[in-house]
Amino acid sequence: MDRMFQTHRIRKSRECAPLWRFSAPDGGGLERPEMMMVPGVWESHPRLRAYRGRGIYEQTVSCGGNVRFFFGSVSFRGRVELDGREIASHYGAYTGFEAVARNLAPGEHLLRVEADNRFAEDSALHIPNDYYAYGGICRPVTAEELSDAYITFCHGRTVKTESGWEVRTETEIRNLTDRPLAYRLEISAAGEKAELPVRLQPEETRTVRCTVACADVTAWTPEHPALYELQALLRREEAPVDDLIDRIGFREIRTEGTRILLNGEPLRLKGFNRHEEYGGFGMAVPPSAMMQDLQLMRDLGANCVRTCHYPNDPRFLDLCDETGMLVWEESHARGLSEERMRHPRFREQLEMCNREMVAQHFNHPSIFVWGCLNECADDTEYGAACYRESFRTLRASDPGRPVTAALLERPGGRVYGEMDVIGINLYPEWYYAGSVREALDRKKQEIRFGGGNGKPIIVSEIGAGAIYGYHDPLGQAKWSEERQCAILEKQIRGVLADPDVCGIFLWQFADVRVSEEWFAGRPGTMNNKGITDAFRRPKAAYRTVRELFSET
Ligand code: ADA
Repeated sequence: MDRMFQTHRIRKSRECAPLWRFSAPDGGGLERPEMMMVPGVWESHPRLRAYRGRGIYEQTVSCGGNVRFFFGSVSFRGRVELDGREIASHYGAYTGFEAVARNLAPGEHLLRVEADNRFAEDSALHIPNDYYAYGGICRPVTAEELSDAYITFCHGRTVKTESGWEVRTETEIRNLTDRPLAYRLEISAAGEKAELPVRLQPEETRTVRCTVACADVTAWTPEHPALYELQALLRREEAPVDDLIDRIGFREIRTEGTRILLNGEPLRLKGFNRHEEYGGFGMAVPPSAMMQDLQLMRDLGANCVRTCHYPNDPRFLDLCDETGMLVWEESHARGLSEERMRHPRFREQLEMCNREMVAQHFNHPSIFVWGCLNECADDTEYGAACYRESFRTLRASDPGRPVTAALLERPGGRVYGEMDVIGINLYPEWYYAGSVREALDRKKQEIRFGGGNGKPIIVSEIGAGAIYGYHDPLGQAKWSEERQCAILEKQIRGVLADPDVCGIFLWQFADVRVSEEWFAGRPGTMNNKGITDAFRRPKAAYRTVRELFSET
């Protein structure tokens, strides 16, 4: 399943078989093709642990007519061929993409996917980094048989009204034929319906808007995450020809002065940065492990999670919707210098990731803010222009959520006035001697006089490292679990005591693998600042965080 609920009752949709024939043509160390699991990363295979190259996946599929394949993730970039003809290509591991073939003869067809995780000249976002960029088909693949037209998305923005709520919907429909088509579109939200005629010109893709009034519904809150079905149904005369089902929660997010309000209630955020990675599974995190992460975070007293530094698996977001875990989701970028941001493909690749993230994750009530450009060059005029452009795209794609970015601690920031919520990454007591209080005062001063005065501030990263199992009860040596506990205690108390800060995301939930090139300061090429190790084994800090999150 590519989601945690059924997304179609009319459209014929199934998950592709999990086993694919796999080969690694760039010296991956496989003498011959082998069967590989999808979803999965090829680094799970003992001979491909550090393979950076192309992976070729092949599978025979039985289908016919108008066929649509949807790939939740091909990392880092993908090319899709059907019977030897390219039908799609995509850049970016963290958002999905479709591959459509029309008028196929019914029968067996060869589906071939080329995944490529090499760092390439034409790639601005995918570079050696303080996380690992895996290779493979890392999220589910679905195969669907379509009618003459199909619904590509249905977005529902929930807005509070005098008499209850309304859902302002946007539905995009694509005509796959060279003929004009006339349909009726039926939108239902929480059981309330609206209907309108839709006429499509040949090959036309059209977005239609309509509002559904929902008087008698329960609001979505972290404590009571009530979810409702949003359904778009396309009919020709009376016959249903296509549908798309998603889920929504009735809630409004807005900022008011230094506060972030959810249905009018101020948020006090305590949570974690979580890379999408789990031990030997890499970024192809099994759904039960996603649920375990949320259960652990809830046990720790967390109410929010940041998808550092890229859009996450929709199934994880579905679980956040279900359990009321608030989400700071961000598009893909980490630590790009101005030089990197001047890469000829940077703005186009960032724009595409921003648009795909919002288009594919729009309906998740748990996402309370859209982020972008983690620790990029916000201190130069060109870099600031890129931040402004990114915020414009996010706001234009979704006026219903605030926008933010997690900024570097160093002075010189130029974009505090451009974002709705200000994120700051601080590492006092770990990367440098100095109190949390001093670090916060320094950064707040800069924000105050740099255009961000009176806005909500979140400490989007703060933490310290420890090697799982390394103890130094007498001396608290660096990398010992005892040292990590002592530093985290100072950091959490310092941040939660500051009345100007409305949230904290610890760096980080679990240890993660980093690029081979990131050799310095990363024992075992791991970022060891997790409060659990890569297999979710708790370090001593687990208890420290749980006590502090529950008492403060
Ligand atoms: C930065 C960065 C994180 C991680 C962290 C660290 O704040 O945003 O991705 O690299 O530092 O562990 O130093």
